[in-house]
Amino acid sequence: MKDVVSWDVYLVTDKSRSRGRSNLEIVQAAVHAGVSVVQLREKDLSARDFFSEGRKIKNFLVQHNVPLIINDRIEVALALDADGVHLGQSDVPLEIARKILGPDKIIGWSVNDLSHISEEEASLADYLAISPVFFTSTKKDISTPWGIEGVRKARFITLSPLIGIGGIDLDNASDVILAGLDCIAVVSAIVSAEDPLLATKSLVTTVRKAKQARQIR
Ligand code: TZP
Ligand code: MG
Repeated sequence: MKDVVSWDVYLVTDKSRSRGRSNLEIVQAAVHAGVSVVQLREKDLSARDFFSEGRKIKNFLVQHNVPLIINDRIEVALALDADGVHLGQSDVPLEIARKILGPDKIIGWSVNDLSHISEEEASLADYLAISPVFFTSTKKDISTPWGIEGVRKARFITLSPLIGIGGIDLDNASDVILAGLDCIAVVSAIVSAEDPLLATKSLVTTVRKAKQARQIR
């Protein structure tokens, strides 16, 4: 079931930032702490290695009813029967991805500025990822950060579920939710944390509180 708006914290993996811990170890800790969804993002792996990494993670996630999203690689997502893919402006066009994946798979779509938010594309994607919200050194080729004001503007022009990524941590999680995000996506705030389970718990609690505060405002 696609209940994307109910997502709170979205974990994006990055093996190179995990202080030597495996993706599975990080994912297990995050899931036990209440993460809503996991994206496997492996820029340098072959399709074969990406698939076998994905299979391990998926075997765990299905037992906990947490969706698995695959970054960029539609063929890997299909091979794994993952829950969806995450695509960006330089990936396969959305309408093609939707044709290949069908109506039931989740498709996430990164948007780097307001001009990327069109009604047509928003209707093909299940969520839009505001990217990057803040400056981050985790991804090399980022565009100009949206900032809090940018998040507010995006929230104003679309009803699509909005997920923010880039430089989000415990200090700013509440602000970005209050500005209109439905969910925060993080790499280093969980993957590089000394204790990924505790870090995830704190993020989940903070996001849920901010969502409640937004509803009663
Ligand atoms: N896409 C936009 S920013 C980013 C990705 C994958 C990296 C986010 O990493 P962090 O450590 O949460 O800033
Ligand atoms: Mg991509």
